[in-house]
Amino acid sequence: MVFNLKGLGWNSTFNKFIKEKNLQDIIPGRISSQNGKHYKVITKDGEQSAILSNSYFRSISNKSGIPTVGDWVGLKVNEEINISHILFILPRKNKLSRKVAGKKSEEQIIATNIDIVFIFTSVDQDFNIRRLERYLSMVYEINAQPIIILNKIDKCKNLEKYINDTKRVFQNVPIIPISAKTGENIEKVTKYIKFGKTIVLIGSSGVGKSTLINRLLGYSRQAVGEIRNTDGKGRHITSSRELIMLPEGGIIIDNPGIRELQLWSSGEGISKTFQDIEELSLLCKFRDCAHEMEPGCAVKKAIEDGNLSIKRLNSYKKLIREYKYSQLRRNIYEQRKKDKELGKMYRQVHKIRKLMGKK
Ligand SMILES: Nc1nc2c(ncn2[C@@H]2O[C@H](COP(=O)(O)OP(=O)(O)OP(=O)(O)O)[C@@H](O)[C@H]2O)c(=O)[nH]1
Ligand SMILES: [Zn+2]
Repeated sequence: MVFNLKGLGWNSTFNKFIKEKNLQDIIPGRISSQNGKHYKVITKDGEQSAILSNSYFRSISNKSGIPTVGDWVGLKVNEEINISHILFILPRKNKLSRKVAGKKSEEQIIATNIDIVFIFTSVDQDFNIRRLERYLSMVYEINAQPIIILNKIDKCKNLEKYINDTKRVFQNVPIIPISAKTGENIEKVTKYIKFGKTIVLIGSSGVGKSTLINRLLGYSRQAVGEIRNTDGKGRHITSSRELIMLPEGGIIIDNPGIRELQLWSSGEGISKTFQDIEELSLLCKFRDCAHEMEPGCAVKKAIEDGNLSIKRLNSYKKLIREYKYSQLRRNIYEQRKKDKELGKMYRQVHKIRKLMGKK
């Protein structure tokens, strides 16, 4: 199968990079899936297997240097063993990241080179404005276009309420109520799917992301899965991200089974998500007003007047706290890493000095 690179998301910025660096003899490709060290990469000639070249692997200094689904990479094909080597990553337009699950303060890249993010929820117990705010700030953070999808409208009795609640909080974001199952309103979704544009789906497990993708594809796709272990109860499969080209044009990155989505943020995404609160803050008497007990607090006043909900303010404060805390932990983490590297260097110098007979 021959692919049109533009349809895969290739653009003039990537082209310019290749020309400037004189890399015309490499083969550009886009990573469609990753399973540990093994990659699938789509090039103009179709999908192929790839691994990192030794020299690139050695040059990686931190996790964000590891190629991820959505990345454009430069390949050298080794026809003898039928596997390509990834030589480098082309500069990313953006990357959607989260903090790794658990206590560690590390960035985990979910996907890269993204134009649109479908923020998915279902209109049932999954629906949670606060979670949508969290997702939205991640999308704003990377300058992608957010679209909120309210799925499973076929089994919802009070849809109007869900729609109104969502609209009230997210006035500047398109909101599309759909049923991925019956196909209702799907045309409102496809309107946003464009040739060469990359869409990422985020949302809790079970909200219907795969169901929508299957509908867009026109067939049931088998989720790519990494088999973790086999026991008497059957095989446990943890599915992973995959980049899929849609038949009508457009590229979708599935993002299955997210349980925990903690911000990896510079704070900008939060500001844009809570622009109303940030604007009010400018009117507070004190510049560093925490909107708690301070006199002349415009934010508190807005709550008293019924123009802002206390829940939204608390959500904002929570995300800011989380962001500041992660910032702190990130600094500590970076410092420790530096200390470790420095320690290693000292030990090496010490060894050399010893070999040279010096103290
Ligand atoms: N009633 C109804 N059920 C739906 C709809 N969309 C999906 N479902 C059902 O919801 C369940 C979960 O759907 P999936 O598409 O697997 O959800 P997902 O978001 O991909 O979940 P993960 O892969 O775990 O992230 C399945 O049983 C679907 O049949 C819908 O529009 N209406
Ligand atoms: Zn205030």
